[in-house]
Amino acid sequence: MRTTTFSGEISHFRYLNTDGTATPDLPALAADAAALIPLYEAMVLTRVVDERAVAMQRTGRLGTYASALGQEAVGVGTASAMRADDVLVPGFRDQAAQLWRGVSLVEHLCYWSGSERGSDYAGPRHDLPVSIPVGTNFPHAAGVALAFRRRGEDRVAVVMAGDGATSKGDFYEAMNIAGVWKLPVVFVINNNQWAISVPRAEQTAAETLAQKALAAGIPGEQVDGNDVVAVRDRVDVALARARRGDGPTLIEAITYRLGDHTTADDASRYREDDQVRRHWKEEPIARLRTYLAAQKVWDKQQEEALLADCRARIDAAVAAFEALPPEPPEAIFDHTYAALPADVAAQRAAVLAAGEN
Ligand SMILES: Cc1ncc(C[n+]2csc(CCOP(=O)(O)OP(=O)(O)O)c2C)c(N)n1
Repeated sequence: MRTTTFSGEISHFRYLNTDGTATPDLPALAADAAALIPLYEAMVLTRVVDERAVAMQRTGRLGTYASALGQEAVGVGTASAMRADDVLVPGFRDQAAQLWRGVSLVEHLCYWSGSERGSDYAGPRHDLPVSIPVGTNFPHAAGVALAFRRRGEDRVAVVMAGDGATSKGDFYEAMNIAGVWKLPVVFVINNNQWAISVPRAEQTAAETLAQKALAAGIPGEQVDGNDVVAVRDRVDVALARARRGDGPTLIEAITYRLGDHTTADDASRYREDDQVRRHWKEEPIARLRTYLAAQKVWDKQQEEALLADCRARIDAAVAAFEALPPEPPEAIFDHTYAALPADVAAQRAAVLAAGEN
């Protein structure tokens, strides 16, 4: 005789439709449309910053850069739900969340120029630096959450990464331990459909990435990652759950990477322009702008003022960044270990010695 011992279900949440209209069950956070304006402003700032950073890389003023073009709602929706004393454990495309949390524009530029100063945030002191090795930030987040638990602190670790990162062992290991120990951690996956040139369908046979949570005994769900209201709402729910002691949640935010993977990539070599054009119609900023304009809380004048303000802010940050004195070369050794292992200490000494010549 066969009986069913388990059957899973993955929900998908969307409150702002692709045409900028709202569904009837818009959550309370959107009851006053004007309350969404700060989210809109943060998404626009991220886009303006990304645009400038790419231009700076192209002219040799910044290192390789990973733009978040089209994915601004995931970062802003997630970070705006967090408390200041929660900890963000970001991947390398999570500048929208980092900027909301208080990472400065100068720190952001420093990071992408290879400076250690870009990981030493004056604002969110406890947030972790960007993780370039894919997926390594998942176990870091589980560790941070375990520390919160052991100290009896009412805080949550929020880890963000891409779809490709869910193919890594680190992801499964972190979810497993977070599930079994009911750690206060929220996993936010930005499913932008691509891991560099590898499309989502070639990364996993799973129908959704959210269902990967079910094997770890934690809830998994999908959200329209181009709908900032939906992202914010579902992260709110996941954070509350974690704070209650009910454990982790996995949120798969469905987006599309509108730009290249990084400035070192040319996406036109592996994907069709038509597909990209189609996805532009669903992008998060225009979607929210349409909604705000229809609610009569946003107009052309406000838009122009916002763009001018964002441009002035990035202009000032670029000037401050470019005026910074260079960092001493040994700085790259100074923040990874509490005490340098002997072989690394020897390398540091060699760098210092070379500097004296
Ligand atoms: C451990 C590791 N392996 C390989 C790479 C090279 N790499 C950089 S980004 C990337 C793809 C990441 O895709 P995804 O997780 O979907 O994030 P996205 O770039 O789409 O935001 C790879 C393989 C890396 N950084 N780290």
